[in-house]
Amino acid sequence: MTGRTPQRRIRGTLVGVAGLMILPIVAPGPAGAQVDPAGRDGMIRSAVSAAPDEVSRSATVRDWQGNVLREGTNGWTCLPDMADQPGDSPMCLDPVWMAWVDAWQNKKPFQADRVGFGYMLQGDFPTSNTDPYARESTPDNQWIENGGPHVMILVPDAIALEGLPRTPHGQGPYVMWEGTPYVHIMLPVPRKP
Ligand SMILES: [Cu+2]
Repeated sequence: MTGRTPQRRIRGTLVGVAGLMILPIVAPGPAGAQVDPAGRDGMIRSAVSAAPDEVSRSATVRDWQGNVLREGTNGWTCLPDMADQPGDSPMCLDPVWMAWVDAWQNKKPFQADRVGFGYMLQGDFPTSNTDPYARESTPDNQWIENGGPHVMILVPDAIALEGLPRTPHGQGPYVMWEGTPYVHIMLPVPRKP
């Protein structure tokens, strides 16, 4: 996810974070232009469930096509669960993470210019801990079928990753996608009620 402002427009192809789903993304038009109101309310409820109220309450909410469902004021962007992915995986992301998403989805270089935070307090979609684009379990890709709620942390300098486990071991933070531009820290936390 390279622009650093919440107003930045996402262009190119947006795929599900696990890389399983490829959706065309349009530059956001008038707020919620092609979104029916019932669907919009459900997506907003899903999206804001990804972060603590103090974060999600004033966040911008977008759907996965880039439409703004609700304008926000605090620089955070919340995205709803991806309907055709298993699991419940809405997310609320800061501008560093939004730039990361764009890079990851479009297989572009990425370098965090500061610490970035993302909340996924409902859970995760199935993914590999070693391969950002894996679509299924292999003997050595540390497949995570039922990822739990977590906070995601991007760091500008890999030295900050020193000493952290490289595997999801069920006992605290670990590093995901090491050796790729998309490396980040996963911090398991309780589910948001
Ligand atoms: Cu995540």
